Amino acid sequence: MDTSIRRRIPDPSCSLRTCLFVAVAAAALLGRGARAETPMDYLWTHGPSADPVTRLTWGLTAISLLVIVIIAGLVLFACLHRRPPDAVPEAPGRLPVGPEAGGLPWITIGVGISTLVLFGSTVWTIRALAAVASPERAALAIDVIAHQWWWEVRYPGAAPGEQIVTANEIHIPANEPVHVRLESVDVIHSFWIPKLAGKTDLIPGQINHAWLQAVEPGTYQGICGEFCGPQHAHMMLRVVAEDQAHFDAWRKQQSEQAAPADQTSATQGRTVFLSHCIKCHTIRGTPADHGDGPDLTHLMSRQTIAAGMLPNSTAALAGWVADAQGIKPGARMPTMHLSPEELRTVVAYLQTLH
Ligand code: HEC
Ligand SMILES: [Cu+2]
Repeated sequence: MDTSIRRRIPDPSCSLRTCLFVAVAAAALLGRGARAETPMDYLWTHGPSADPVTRLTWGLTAISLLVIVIIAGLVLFACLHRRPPDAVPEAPGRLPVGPEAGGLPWITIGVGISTLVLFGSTVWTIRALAAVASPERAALAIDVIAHQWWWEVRYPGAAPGEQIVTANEIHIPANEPVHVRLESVDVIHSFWIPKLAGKTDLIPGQINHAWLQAVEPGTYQGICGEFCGPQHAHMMLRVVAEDQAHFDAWRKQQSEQAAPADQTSATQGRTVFLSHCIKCHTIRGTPADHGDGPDLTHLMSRQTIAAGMLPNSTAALAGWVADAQGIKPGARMPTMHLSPEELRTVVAYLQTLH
């Protein structure tokens, strides 16, 4: 007889314990993993600019569930405990509930409790909205300008030369409130970093305000929350919260001009860039200083390109410059018809922009 099969038949008590263990371990892993790997999850937030609303969401959900359970229980109770027919005085037009038939306390108490709970929920909602409306103080104020389909981010400096301009990546000091002024240059977009703050629209011709505060350092994913055209889903941004020392270092490095290209290929690439790309891109420290495409001065310090669509790698940069329209149809950057040599050198140049 085949003993290998017999050996595989488990002892029932042991298998029960194993099942329980696996279930608990899986629940723990799923719980933790789900929180770590769901960057757009707004049910577990990480800062006082979002937490009051999250607590309200959970609280109102719990109250609603409780109401459903209580009402369902009462309906079930009523179905199972019908009063005997002679308990209700028979008379045409008389309601089964009333001064004579009884049952009024159910209505009075029920309405009373509902009114109290609804009133409490209203007060809680107003308080939560007030708490996330604006911070008591702001350690930093930045401008976020929405474009179809990317985000421009400006850090105003004391002097014009100190202003930092970057794209699709917001650096903030951890645990400090940051005030964000929101504008749009074309259509209505919506600024949404689910783990840090609710949505705020960016409306052409109007300045709206939001704020962010991340309790712990980390990268927080965001996306445009208002349909704004064909590439709306590819309009992502990320917030990088870091401790004050790292943030200060980042800010200092970003305020510097681009280092001059030294290697031959990069120098050639710089020439290609200055003849093909300066209509739309700025690189501080070069004659490219206008246009409304992303500022590329410190391009290589960013983790992604094209508003979070691609990693910032050699292959992705080359692919993007060669065929932006193939990758992001409709994007405001045309496919650049460069020779392979021009493409190679311009990418080499871009990669010197640390
Ligand atoms: C007509 C304007 C225009 C021209 C010309 C142009 N670009 Fe762009 N570029 C853009 C716009 C707009 C974006 C943002 C597109 C998006 O993410 O939707 C962009 C994005 C980029 C990015 C990604 C930046 C980031 O942080 O996401 C790189 C790199 C880039 N362009 C390089 C170049 C190079 C190199 C050239 C010249 C060979 C060039 N561009 C020519 C408008 C232009
Ligand atoms: Cu948008």
